[in-house]
Amino acid sequence: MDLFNETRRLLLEGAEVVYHPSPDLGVSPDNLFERLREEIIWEQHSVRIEDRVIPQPRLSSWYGDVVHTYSTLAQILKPHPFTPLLEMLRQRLEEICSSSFNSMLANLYRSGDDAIGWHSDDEKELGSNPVIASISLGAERRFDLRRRDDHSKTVRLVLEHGSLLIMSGATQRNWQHGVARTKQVSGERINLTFRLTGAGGRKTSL
Ligand SMILES: O=C(O)CCC(=O)C(=O)O
Ligand SMILES: [Mn+2]
Repeated sequence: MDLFNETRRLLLEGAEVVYHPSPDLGVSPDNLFERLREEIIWEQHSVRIEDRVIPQPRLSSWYGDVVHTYSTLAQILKPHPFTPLLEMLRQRLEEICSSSFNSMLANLYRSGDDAIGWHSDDEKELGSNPVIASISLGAERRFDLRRRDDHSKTVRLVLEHGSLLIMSGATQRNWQHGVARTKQVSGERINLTFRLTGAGGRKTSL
C-alpha cells in the first residue's frame, strides 16, 4: 500500500504528516550538515528516572529567541540565540510551512547506538495542534510512528539526507514517534525540529 497521497501527505488517521525528500533550504544538504556539525553547541543532556540521572543517548541543543528557560526532569536549559544560518533556515521553513517558529531543538545521533524513545511533542507550551518542522541531515535513519491508543498501528519511514518532515494538526495528540537504535547505521545524523513555543518548554523523553 502507498504510504503517501500525491501531496506527499502520509495517509494516517488522526494525523497530518507531510514528507518532502528534497526541499529547497537555501544551502545544499552536505554544506548544511558540515556547518551545523561545527556551529551548533552540542550538549549532553540528562533525564531523571525515579532517583537516577541518565544521559540521553544523543547530543542536543536548544536554540531560539524565547527568553525563558527550558527544563528537563534533570536540568534547566537556556536556549542559545539563533545563528545567522539557523535564522535563515527558520525563515525558509516559515515560508514552506506557512507557520511561525521561534525555537529549535537540535539532535546529534553520533552513530546507530544513539536514539530517541517513543514520545509525542505534546508539551503544553506548544499548544494543542503544534506544527513541527523537522530537517534530517547525514545518515539515513528510520523514523517510527505509532498510535497512542493502539501500539500495533505502526508506520516506518526513512528520513533521507536533506529531507523535511512536517507534523501538524492532531498528530501529537494521537501518535507517538521515535528513532530506534540500529546496528545498520554507523554514520552521524543531525536532526533539527523547529517549533513555536509559548511560555516555556519541557522535554521528558529519554
Ligand atoms: O530525530 C528525529 O527525527 C526526531 C527527533 C524528535 O522527535 C525530537 O527531538 O522530539
Ligand atoms: Mn519529537
